[in-house]
Amino acid sequence: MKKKIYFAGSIRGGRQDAELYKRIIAYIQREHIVLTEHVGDLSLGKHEGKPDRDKCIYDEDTAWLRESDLVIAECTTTSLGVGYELGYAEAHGIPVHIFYDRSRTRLSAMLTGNDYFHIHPYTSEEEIYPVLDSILGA
Ligand code: 6K6
Repeated sequence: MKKKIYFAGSIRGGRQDAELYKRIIAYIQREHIVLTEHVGDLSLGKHEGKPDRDKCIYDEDTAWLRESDLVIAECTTTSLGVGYELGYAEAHGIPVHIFYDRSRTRLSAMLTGNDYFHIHPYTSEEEIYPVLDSILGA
């Protein structure tokens, strides 16, 4: 059965991994629904940033979070928004899987120290996809 996935990745925290997000989203979309495809939109920076849109973004994203079956987050680039989304998902009982490149970042103890989160460190991108298969039940 198709699952609804909330993919979380940095936006204002920095877009250096946006191409990686796009590839992960495309991989998940082969079998499932990604509610947050825009996180992998490489042109996002051009449209993003109008403060009057922020309330709409918050309302829309938290509604998608509540609706999702699963959160998958790529946390190599640190993002306050992603951190907030992970805590929000935990508060609503939504399973959370976190990926990060262990050679590029040291994940916050607020994530690694919390047994609620399923954490998947990797050293190369190819390691991500078989783990996604097992999470998504391929
Ligand atoms: C315009 C067009 C497409 O997107 C925009 C505006 N920005 C956002 N739209 C949707 N979700 C957002 C936007 N900015 C942040 N988020 C949410 O917070 C995403 O779900 C990301 O997972 C997370 C990123 O937080 P920051 O703190 O890095 O921005």
